[in-house]
Amino acid sequence: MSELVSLTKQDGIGIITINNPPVNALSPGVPEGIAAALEEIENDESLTGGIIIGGGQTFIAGADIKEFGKITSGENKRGVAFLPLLKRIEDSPKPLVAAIHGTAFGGGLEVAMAFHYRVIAPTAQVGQPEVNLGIIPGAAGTQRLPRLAGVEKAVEMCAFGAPIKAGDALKYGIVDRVIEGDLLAGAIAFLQEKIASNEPPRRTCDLTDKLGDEATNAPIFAAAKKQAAKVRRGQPAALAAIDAVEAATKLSFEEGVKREQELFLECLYSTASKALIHAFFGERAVAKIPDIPKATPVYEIKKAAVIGAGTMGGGIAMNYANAGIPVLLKEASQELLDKGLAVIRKNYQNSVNKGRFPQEVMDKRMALITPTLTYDGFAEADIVTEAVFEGMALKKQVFGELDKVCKATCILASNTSTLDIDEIAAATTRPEMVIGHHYFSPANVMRLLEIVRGKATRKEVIATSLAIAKKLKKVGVVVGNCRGFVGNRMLHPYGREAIFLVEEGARPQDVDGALYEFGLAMGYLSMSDLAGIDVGWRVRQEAKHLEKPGIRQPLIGDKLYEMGRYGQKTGAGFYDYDEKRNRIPNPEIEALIKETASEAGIAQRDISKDEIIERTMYALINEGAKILEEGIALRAVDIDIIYLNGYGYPSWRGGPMFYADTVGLKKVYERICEFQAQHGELWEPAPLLKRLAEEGKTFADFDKGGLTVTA
Ligand code: 3H9
Repeated sequence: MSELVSLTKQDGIGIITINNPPVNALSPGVPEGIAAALEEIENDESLTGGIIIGGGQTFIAGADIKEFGKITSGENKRGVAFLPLLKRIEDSPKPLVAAIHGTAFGGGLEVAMAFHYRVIAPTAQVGQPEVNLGIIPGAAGTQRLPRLAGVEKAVEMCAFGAPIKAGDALKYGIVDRVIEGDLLAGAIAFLQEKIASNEPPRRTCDLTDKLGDEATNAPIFAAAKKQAAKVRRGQPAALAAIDAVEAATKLSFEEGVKREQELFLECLYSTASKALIHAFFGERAVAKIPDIPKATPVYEIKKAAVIGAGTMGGGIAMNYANAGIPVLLKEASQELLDKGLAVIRKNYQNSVNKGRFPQEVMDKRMALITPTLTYDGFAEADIVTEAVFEGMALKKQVFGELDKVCKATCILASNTSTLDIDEIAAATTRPEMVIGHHYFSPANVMRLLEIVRGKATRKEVIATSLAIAKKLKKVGVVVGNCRGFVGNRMLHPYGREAIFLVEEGARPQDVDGALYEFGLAMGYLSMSDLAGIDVGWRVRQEAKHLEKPGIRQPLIGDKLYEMGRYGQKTGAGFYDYDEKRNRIPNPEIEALIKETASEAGIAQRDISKDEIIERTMYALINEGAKILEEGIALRAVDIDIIYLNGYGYPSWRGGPMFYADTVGLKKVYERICEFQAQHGELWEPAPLLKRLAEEGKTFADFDKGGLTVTA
């Protein structure tokens, strides 16, 4: 055996334990260890059967995802050949039981399904989440799961990736018994029953009664394909998973496994899979901040407060209530407070109506939110998040007041989306307790939390902010302080180019259409209409003093503002909107854009989809490279995680910096130089981008530190 897998013997049963923390992934050595243990169980005549169980927190959570990158890069030439092992397990003459706790995901569930029987702890979950990594089950999961759970459930689990709980796993026949109490003891008792029954071990591959027929299956596959096109847009793995399950219903087990392998390998080598795996590890990497060790003490957050019950403040208060933390919600007038609370109530009610949680949960969460017009109770708050209008004077006033009423250990967070955290902190006598907590709208839905560290912010405050992000089920990314931080600073040139493109001759729907086709949740102009043309206008007013004379500025946003076209909220912005908020292009606005452009001497021309993508994406990337070089973002992957979780960037493109690597930095750099020649200094290439392009390197190399960084 190996250190990773041990075999113990108890009551005539061999017990295989996986010891590969933290998640018992099937890393090199684990399959070999299982094979060796199995051989010993088979050869030892004193043993009548075997059990596999996970040591520590969980059963096997899947293949080792790190190995996939090694396979596609050629570093691992052996691949992950689990199939022969699973066949050996299934063919074993002695009955074998898998005992599942924690999670049996991906290859973990595939191993369990090759065992003759499965028992499960009541809190455990099983799933085939491979599609989230851009691949499909590659160890016969698409062939064994429909044989156990039926075609419909198997398609759902393999194509959409959501795990299911122990009770459902039993209901669908994926497991044979839920064990209350000691899992191993329950598994031994179950196996002994099977041994006593003298039945031959049940091989999953032999089961066919749940495989259905053409007539019942065809509508299942058709509906799943339709759903995949909608919710897994741009991701071939979902369709491949459906094809693989379809193969299970039409081919022999062996032929089906072969088909699954072909599809698995196609997916594994796809850019989408590499991008999604980058995002998986990126989400975990962002929590690691070099100067904030894991052991940094964190403040306990028992009570929270939020200032401002508008769209953002209300959403932030909901986040705390959802996490079970009581929260004070302060507004300036009873009318605004009532309005804010009504929105919160409506949001919760929608969730109840949609069956997401019962009424009692809503009542509990509402009861955790205490509306107030005063600072009463703020002295007990462990964190206050300010979410008032985006104006420096107002923010400073609020922080000055908070400084007087809050206890010394209270974290003072600002939800500013652009303003200088150090300047806000200077309005207090404790800048070390001040930090930016930049949420994204709707704050109760979007996963991103940009955590903005100021010059003086204490390490404990940053560590606590990361812990809060986790508690609120957000992805916290720590960034430096500059105008717009990472996300909105990059959005600025991206949005500028989107508007320049319409001013140069593309229609709004051409720009948005190309961006949507690229994979974004929506194009920039639709997003501006959603966020509010007035909000953009207000941000521009605050930054007017920073504009350089003689540099081209987008013109059309101000025009729309002056016309009262504030976007969806007024039923009109770049587009018109009907009562259902459907977007309707408005030829008058298209004419207005042309007129505005011609007044400003901007020539009109045909603009290709490729140019739309290059101008907008390369603007994002160029600014991203500057941000990286300045140290505002720690790593390129941090920028990617921000864009994937806060800006609707397609996960299967891996984020803007990963996308740049897939295009090739030399190509990106050269095109930016062309844009600079055509459009001037706004397109000045980032020095880091230039250097990486010239050295033939990538942003991933930058993250690995494999660079000759020149000061
Ligand atoms: C697969 O199985 C393909 C098969 O069909 C076979 C094909 C031949 N590998 O998330 P956490 C690391 S595909 C390597 O923070 P949690 C993770 O990076 C796989 N590493 O913990 C982190 O490292 P670090 C199908 C992995 O408790 C640490 O473990 N399976 C893997 O919040 C802790 O992770 C999946 O997709 C892995 N498979 O959540 C499951 N999993 O500490 C993916 C985790 O250095 N995993 N790590 O940052 C998960 O969903 C969650 O990690 C899990 C635990 C729910 C298990």
